[in-house]
Amino acid sequence: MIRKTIKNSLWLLPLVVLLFGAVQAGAAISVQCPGDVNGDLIPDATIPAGFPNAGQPNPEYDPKVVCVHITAGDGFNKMADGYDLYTFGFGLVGPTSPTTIVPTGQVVPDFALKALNPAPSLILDEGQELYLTLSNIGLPMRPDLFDSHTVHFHGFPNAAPIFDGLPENSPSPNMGVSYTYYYKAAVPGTYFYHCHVEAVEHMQMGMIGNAWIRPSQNGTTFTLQDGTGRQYTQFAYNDGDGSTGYDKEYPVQMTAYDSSFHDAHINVQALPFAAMYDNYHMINGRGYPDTVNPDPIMNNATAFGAAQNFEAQNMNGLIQAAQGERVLLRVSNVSTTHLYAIATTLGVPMKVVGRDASRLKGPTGKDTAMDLNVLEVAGGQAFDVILDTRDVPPGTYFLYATDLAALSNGPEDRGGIMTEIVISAP
Ligand SMILES: [Cu+2]
Repeated sequence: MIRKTIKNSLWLLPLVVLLFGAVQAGAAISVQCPGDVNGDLIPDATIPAGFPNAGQPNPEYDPKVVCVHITAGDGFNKMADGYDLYTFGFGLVGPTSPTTIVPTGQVVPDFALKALNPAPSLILDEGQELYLTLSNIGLPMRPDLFDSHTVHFHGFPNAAPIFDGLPENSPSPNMGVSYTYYYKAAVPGTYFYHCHVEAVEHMQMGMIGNAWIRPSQNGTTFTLQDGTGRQYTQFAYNDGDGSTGYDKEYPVQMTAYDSSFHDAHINVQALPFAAMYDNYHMINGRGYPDTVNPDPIMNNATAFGAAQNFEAQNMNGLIQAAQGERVLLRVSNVSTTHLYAIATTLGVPMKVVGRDASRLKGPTGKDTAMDLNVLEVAGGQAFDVILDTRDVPPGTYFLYATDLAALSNGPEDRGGIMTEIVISAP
């Protein structure tokens, strides 16, 4: 019956594409990326072949500039129990590897129904300047809606509200409109981002991604002061003593879906806001055991009338290290209904070194990092957690939510917020 409703509204799809085609003819998709000559979203130090003054230094080039182009639209996710859900989300136009150039006129037809969960990760070095272009490509599955979308870089110290994404006091691009956000990565730490338009609805529908800023201390060698002599060149923060050094880093972004809300959405029904209660709990867009599946998850979009299925969930939650390595987990909770408490199976120590993009330290600079058995993460919080595996025998361990309700994929038990920590021999 769900499928039928969708097919009944699909006749509107060509109309929507036509509408956007007309908008594009007016060059509505404009991407700001200073120093990018050939449109691949990578600033060019030297003018590339085929352009005037090819081979010459590019006067516009600034090595600090990073560009990303994302779409805001809709799509589908496959839950770990096989259930298909309609979603909203951000898609990645570029840069991609291998480098591809997407003509602006192709963005709507190429990226319709290709929302990713989670959204493309935004990973910056301190001092870099991000030009993030958001193109609102509309919601082909809900042609009755005309929602705008924004990017809210949660916890990020914006100098001006114009790039904060709060639709009440910053631009909120409508369908067919592109808008470029500018962020100077001044404060290292773990963040996340989400759409702030009708925030509970759009976050519930999936418009959430990982974001973090690496500190300028990276590249400097520090010896860990724990008697092991381990040396590090990458850190969670500018700690000055190497105490936040790590070998491997992994995002652990906890989000969740209320399947009733998503089903009502695709069926064009009134949305049950007051009854919202998440029943599919995820790490990086997946419930266990999909969290440890190294492959992208293909959705079932064709069953809803889309032209093709799509790998909408292209991240996983697997944590891997060799014994003796330190693992930095960039933990965040962006569920709209749940607080999560997470733990590791006994023997894998968790040390919290940062919270909400601030290193844990006292007023005099004293290190106040905490060893915890259970970490509570409220909605909107982010933590930096280091797992030191020096005393962890090789084997498979678990990171999991301690609330049984969060260990579920809808009606299926033994899923949800759980993933494996695989420690190999040193
Ligand atoms: Cu939105």
